[in-house]
Amino acid sequence: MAKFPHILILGGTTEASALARALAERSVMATLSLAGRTEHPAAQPLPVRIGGFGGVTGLAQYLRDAGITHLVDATHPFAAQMSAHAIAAAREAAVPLIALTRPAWSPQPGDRWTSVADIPAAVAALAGPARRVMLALGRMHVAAFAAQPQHHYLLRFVDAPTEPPPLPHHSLIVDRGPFTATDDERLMRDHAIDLVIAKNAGGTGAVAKLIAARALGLPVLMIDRPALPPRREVHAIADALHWLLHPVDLGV
Ligand code: 3Y8
Ligand code: NAP
Repeated sequence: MAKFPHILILGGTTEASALARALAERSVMATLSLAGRTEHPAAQPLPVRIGGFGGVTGLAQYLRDAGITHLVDATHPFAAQMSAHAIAAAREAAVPLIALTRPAWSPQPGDRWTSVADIPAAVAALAGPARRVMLALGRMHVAAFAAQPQHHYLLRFVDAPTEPPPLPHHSLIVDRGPFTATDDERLMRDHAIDLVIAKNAGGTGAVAKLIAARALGLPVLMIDRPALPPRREVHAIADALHWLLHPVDLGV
């Protein structure tokens, strides 16, 4: 007997919020899950659960206890551990999984990108004389850049940090996206930025700094996404909805 859908969205991104709105509009039973990384997460049109599940086992148990019928991994492309756990837990609990992600950004004419594999490679690439670097990676990876203390860093966090970042020369902006190219261009001019470091997040919420860097002719150090195990994956809300609400008739 087909069970009524109860969808769990692993969120924290623009796409997750858009899917949450689409499901709420259709009165489909769904829950949005956040890690609890920010102090004041944006309001959502669905019930929200906040905090880790306690690893793969914890997530598999949650899926069973909550009667989840479909798992949507709409986390950020750099939330690699969550995505790996989602694949394992969905298999363990026999719950179908789909990933809703945004395509990676690719360089446009006029872009001056240098791609690096990960955060440590970005840190290594900063060896050399002092520069004025916009480090728009959030708060979680800032400490790694203490290995290159000679630069002046422009930091942007969602929340004010509990202790000062371990960088001797830095300016700190507390602001949440999505950002605009106009504001990011003004920010880069005001701080005389000569290099921008970004994660290849894709999507629209963080792209402003790339448009601003292009307009100012600034070089960008682009950090590639971590590799993920294979899973069903879509980029469009409509494709995720189709999969969720029109299960393939297996004819059995
Ligand atoms: C807690 C939920 C929505 C989602 C909005 C998107 C866009 C705006 C742009 C820059 C880049 C960065 C960062 C960023 C953006 C969206 C999206 C996105 C980048 C919130 C949110 C949570 C988080 C966590 C936060 C991380 C940090 C990363 C800041 C809510 C606002 C840099 C990623 O201070 C911290 O500890 C921040 C931690 C993980 C990455 C990091 O490594 O520090 N996102 N961001 C989610 C949870 O608890 O599960 O507070 O409402 C969501 C959004 N931030 O609903 O519209 O879709 O990506 N988020 C990056 O892309 O590089 C900022 O400054 O230019
Ligand atoms: P991560 O490193 O892949 O995950 C670390 C642990 O955090 C997970 O194992 C899980 O804990 C918990 N977790 C992560 N996302 C969760 C969610 N949506 N609901 C419940 N628990 C979650 O993740 P992250 O990079 O810290 O990202 C955390 C959140 O911020 C995610 O929602 C992500 O979408 C959002 N975000 C991240 C970035 C980024 O650059 N990393 C950018 C924008 C938004 P347990 O093992 O205990 O289950």
